[in-house]
Amino acid sequence: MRLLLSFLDLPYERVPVAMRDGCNQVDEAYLALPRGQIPTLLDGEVVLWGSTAILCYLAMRHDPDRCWLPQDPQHFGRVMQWLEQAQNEIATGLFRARVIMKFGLAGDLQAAQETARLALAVLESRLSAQQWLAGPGPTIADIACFPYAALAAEGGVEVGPYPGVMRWISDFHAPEHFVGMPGIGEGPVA
Ligand SMILES: N[C@@H](CCC(=O)N[C@@H](CS)C(=O)NCC(=O)O)C(=O)O
Repeated sequence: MRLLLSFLDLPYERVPVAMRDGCNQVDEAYLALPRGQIPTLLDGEVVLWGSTAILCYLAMRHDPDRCWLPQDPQHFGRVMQWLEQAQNEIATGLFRARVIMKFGLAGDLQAAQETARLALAVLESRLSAQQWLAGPGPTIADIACFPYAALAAEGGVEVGPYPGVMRWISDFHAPEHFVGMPGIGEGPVA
């Protein structure tokens, strides 16, 4: 979400939320929001939870060129396909393995790591032959999947066996306005 806000050059305020163990909120004000889940976007009257909904909303509302969410049926369909993947094996594998290892969340680490490798293999099936997930340029599909792949090692999963994914992670640092996060470096990769 911060990546798209930055690529679109949109000003935003980041509100820190107190967390107990990675994914269980303890911040009362935040819990009072609909669903009380991270991420939540407040844009005037609009309150949205869920990263997929937020990415689609920001792209439709603030990207007049429609680069980040292409409107032609084929590219639009491909973007939706990878957004779906971000909520499936990427979430139940890469995301879950990381929160178990890094934040001590309860769960089956081995099963999550196996699913994480499946997620990387699915990404590799596209990225071994194409630069970006859904079309000729980066879209919200890449933004939805990228952070989890870039942080795979924090869940005990190596990206080395997936050269297309490695190349894609490296390419992602090049577009103007790229912003990093802990574990994902700022600026272009040498
Ligand atoms: N599928 C959601 C997952 C969001 C999610 O799991 N958020 C966690 C933070 S790591 C959370 O807020 N968990 C507390 C809760 O759902 O009440 C998305 O992509 O937005």
